[in-house]
Order: sequence, then C-alpha cells, then structure tokens
Amino acid sequence: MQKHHWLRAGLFAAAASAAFAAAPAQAQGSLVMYCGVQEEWCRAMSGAFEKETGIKVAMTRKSAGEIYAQLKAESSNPRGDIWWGGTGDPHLQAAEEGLTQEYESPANKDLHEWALAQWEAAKKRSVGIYAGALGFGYNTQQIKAKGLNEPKCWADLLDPKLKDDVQVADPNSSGTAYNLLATVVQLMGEDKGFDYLRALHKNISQYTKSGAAPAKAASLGETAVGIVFIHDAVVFAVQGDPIKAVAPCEGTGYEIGSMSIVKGARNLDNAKKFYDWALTPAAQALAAPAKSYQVPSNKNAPVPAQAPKMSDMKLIKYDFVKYGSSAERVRLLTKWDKEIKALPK
Ligand code: S7P
Repeated sequence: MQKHHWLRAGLFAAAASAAFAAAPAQAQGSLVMYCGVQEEWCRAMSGAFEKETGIKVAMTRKSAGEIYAQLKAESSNPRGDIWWGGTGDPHLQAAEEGLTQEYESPANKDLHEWALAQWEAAKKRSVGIYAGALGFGYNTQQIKAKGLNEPKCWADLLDPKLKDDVQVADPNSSGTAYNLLATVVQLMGEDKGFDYLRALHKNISQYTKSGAAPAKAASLGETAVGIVFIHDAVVFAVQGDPIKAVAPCEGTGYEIGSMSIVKGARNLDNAKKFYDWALTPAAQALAAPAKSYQVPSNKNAPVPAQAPKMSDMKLIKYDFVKYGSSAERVRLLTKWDKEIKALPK
C-alpha cells in the first residue's frame, strides 16, 4: 500500500479570485452544465458562476455513468458544454472515445500533481477537481441492535447478520460503485475480488442508481451499511445522525473527481471560462458550505475541516489509466452484470 505525498496537502488560505469576482454580471450567453456531484454543490457552482459572469447556466445533476452515456448518445448532436464533477474513470473513458476535448487552463500551474495526472492520462481532455477515498458508513444503532462489533474492514460487510442490510449503487450508473468494483479487483485480485462481490451480493438489499444514496439510507437507519465515498457519509455524521464513516482496514481506492469540456460544445468560450473559474481557490471553496468535503485540486484552495484525512488511510495505488480505459470499463461492467447482478438472492 502506498501513501501518496500529494494527499498530505495542508490547509491553504483561500485566495479570492479577483478577476472573476470583479467581472460584471451582464448577459453573456449561456452554458449547459452536466453536474456529477451532489445537487447542493451543483447549484452553488452554477449559481455563483452565473452571478459572477452573467452567463446563464442550465444545469442537470446526474450520476457519472449516466453523464458518460448521455454524452455518447448525444455525440452526433452535442447538447452539453461542460461536464463538471463525478469520478474520473468515466471522464477518462469519454476522453478516449473522443466525446470530450483538449484544453489547457492557465490554472494548471496551481494544481496538485494528482489533478494533473488525470489531465495527462486523459491527453488534456479532463482534469482533476477534487479527490476522495472510498469506504462505507454504518448506522451505529442498527449495528448495536444486531449484536455486531463495529465494522472496520471490507471483510466485516460479509457477516450473515447483515443479510439484506447493505446498500451500494449499480456500477453502470454510478461512478462510486464502479470505483468499488475497480478497487476490489485491484486490492484482492480479479478472482478473489469477484468472489468478494458475490458474497457481498447476499447482503445487498438494493443496488441504487446514485452513489451517495446509501449514505443517506444508513443515516436514516433504512440500511445498516452504505458503501460510499467516505466524505458522503461524513456529511450525515457532521449533522449529528447516528452514522460512522470507515476507511476499510485492508486498504481502499479513491477517486479523482474530474471536469471535461464536451466535444462540439456549442458554447465553447463559456465552457472554457467555467473551466478556468472552477479551478480557482474561490470556486473550490464553495464545496464545504454546500456540504461537500472532498480534497480540492487547487493547492491554494482551503481543505474543508471535515474532509476525511486521506494521508492517514491505506490507499491502493489506483491505476486510473487502466480502469478508466474504455475496454476495461466495458469488460468489468459486463462481467459484473453477468456474474453478480444476475445472481439470485
Ligand atoms: O457526492 C459527491 C460524490 O461522491 O459524487 C460523485 C460521484 O460520481 C458519485 O455519484 P455517482 O456515484 O452517483 O456517480 C463523486 O465524484 C463525488 O465525490
């Protein structure tokens, strides 16, 4: 296991983005934004950009796999301009398939190495905007009521007492769940990884569409455990719900949340303006007030106090190039549909 030095980023003061803050908010055309994070953060970003630039933003929130599928379906007649947020793997697949286009922002010089690694892997067609580690959240009351020790490891989620009491999303629609699939394959090896997913299937009550939904379900006691990005469970712990976020003891994967400009974007200049703005410390500082606790990609952006400390976790050396490639993503998803989702309960 490897601890990445880039994750040791400390707290940086938020430098206000004077250039954008000073821009007059007049009518400046429009921008169609496909947004892959939680609704509240999507709205904060689209609203602030609109206010600062006068560019009218039409925003839609979807899961990462769904946005990728939409770009593919619209490729002969693109409707979107910018894809902001969501796990990096489907952004890489879209880049490889020519659904997004090259761009080099002047803000690149201020980005962490891991954000630029995504840009290089995508051959300039995608860039890292935040990072977050995968794990799970469990409902402390439910776990106690079942007479279970607090789960700390992936292996603990296979306990028969958790039958039909674990939720995770479907990796076809959800970037989070694809990250889980790629993580167990890298952590355990493909055969053992699929054995794990087969055993886990017995405890899964439902494969949700959105990746963060299982965190909310665990916070409400609708499920004992939700497999999610750790920051998505922390949101509910911070507001006092009976949920605890866990970085699994065996090690875990992580995401590089990303941004890409749609190939054939009708509002290309505005897409570039949004792209540059979204990489500023001021724009990245909009995350925490919108209850999004990822690690931002600009070195000068403030790291939310609530952000899980990735430098304290056992992180795998996630192979983004391989698991974001079109061939590997299609192969793993097809195998998961056939060997896991199709299994009887
Ligand atoms: O909630 C924030 C977040 O977890 O959502 C993105 C991710 O794509 C999850 O949505 P889906 O699983 O539904 O695709 C993450 O990138 C981000 O950290």
